Amino acid sequence: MSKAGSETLLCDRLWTNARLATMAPGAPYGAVEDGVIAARDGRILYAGPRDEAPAFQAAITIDCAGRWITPGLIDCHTHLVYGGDRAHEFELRLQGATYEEIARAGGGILSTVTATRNASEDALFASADRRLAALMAEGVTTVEIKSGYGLEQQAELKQLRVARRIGRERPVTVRTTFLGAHAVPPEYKGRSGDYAALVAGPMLEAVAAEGLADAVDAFCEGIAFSTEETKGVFDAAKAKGLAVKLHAEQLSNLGGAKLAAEMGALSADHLEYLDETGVIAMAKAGTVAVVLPGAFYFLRETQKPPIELMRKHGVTIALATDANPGSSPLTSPLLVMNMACTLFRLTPEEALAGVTRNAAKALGLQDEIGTIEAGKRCDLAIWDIERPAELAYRIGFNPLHARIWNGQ
Ligand code: DI6
Ligand code: FE
Repeated sequence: MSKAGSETLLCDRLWTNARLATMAPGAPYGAVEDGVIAARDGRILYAGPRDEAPAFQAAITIDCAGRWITPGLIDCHTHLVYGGDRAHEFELRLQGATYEEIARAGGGILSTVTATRNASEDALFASADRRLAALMAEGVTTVEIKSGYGLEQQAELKQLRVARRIGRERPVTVRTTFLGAHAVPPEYKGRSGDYAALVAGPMLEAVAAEGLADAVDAFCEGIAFSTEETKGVFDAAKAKGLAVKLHAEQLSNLGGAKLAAEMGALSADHLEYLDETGVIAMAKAGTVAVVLPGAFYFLRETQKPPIELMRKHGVTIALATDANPGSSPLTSPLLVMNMACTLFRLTPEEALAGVTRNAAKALGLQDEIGTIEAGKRCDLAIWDIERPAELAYRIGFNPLHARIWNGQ
C-alpha cells in the first residue's frame, strides 16, 4: 500500500544489504557501500545507496549479507564452438616446435578445421556447452562466439548456428561473429586473396541472409590475411550493416589495428606488436583494445601489448579469454583478470572494467550491459569477497555466490 506522498514502486526482485561495484565511471569501482538493486522485467530499476532508494514492494527480496555485487562478466572474445582438441600440438610444442611452424606445416588451426567440419551440430553444441558452463560458473552473463574453424560456407554456417542455439537454450546472452577469414583453408593454399574474396562475397552473403552474425572479424597476420584482404572483408561487412573487429598485431605488426580503427571497428584484439601510431588511431576512433593474456601466456610470448601507451592516449582496454583450442585453451575469466595484472600490469580495477564496462563497449553493447545502472539489463554476479580486488588477486579460486541473468 502506498501512502500519500511516498510512492511505493513494484519490482520483481530486490537485492539488499549488498556492497556494489557498479563499475559506473566516477568513484573507484563505482563502489556503493550499503547498496540495493531493484529489478523489473529483467531491467535495473534502481541501483545505489539504500538511504537514497525509493520504497519498493518486491515479489522476492534477497538479503546479500554484505556480499559484493558486480555487473555480470562479459567474455567479449571467444572461439567457443569447435571440434576436437589440440593436446597433441601442445606436446609437439613442448618438444620444441613453435606455434607458427605447426601452423605453416598444416597443423594448428587447420587441424581444428578438419575436426570442426567433421562434427555434427549436436556434437559441437555439446562440447561448447561444457566450456560455456565453466565461464558461467565464474559469473559470465554475456559471451561473444566466433566462427572461423569451418573455412567453407556450410561449416562456417554450422558453427554460427550452434552459437545462436547456445543463446536460445542457455541463460546467457550470445553475440556471434563471422570469422571466415581466420586462416587460409587447404583448398586455397597459396591463394589467400581468392579465399578472402570468397569470404567477402558468397560466404558473407549467406551468413547475412540467415542473420547469423552480429559482427565480422578477420585474422590480419603473416600466417593469415594481409591488410588489403582484411579491408576487402570489412568493406563487404559494412555494406551489410555489420560491425567489424580484428585480430591484429598478435605475432607481428602489419598495421591491422590502424586499419581497423580507421574503418570504425568496435575493437582490435591481441595487439602485442601494436605501435604508437596504431594506439593513436584507436584512441581517435574509440576502438576498444581487447587484450588476451591467455594467448600471450600459452604461446609464451615475450612482447607485451603497449598498455602504458594505451593509457596515455586514453584507449579503452577490455580483457577476454580468447577461449580456443590452439593458443588459449582457457575458460576462466577470473584467471584472465589475474594474468592481465601479473603479466600486463593492469590494476585490479582496470581488470574488472576489462571484463565488464569495457567488454560491453567492445561488443557495442555499452548502453545495455557492463555497469550496474538503472535502465540497463539486470545481469549481475554476487561474490563472497571482502573487496573487489580479490577477483583479480586470487588464482584458481572461485568466490562466485550467485549469477543473475536477465533479472533471474
Ligand atoms: N589468433 C589466435 O590466437 C587464435 N586465432 C587467432 O586468430 C588461435 C586459433 C588456433 O590456434 O586455433
Ligand atoms: Fe581469437
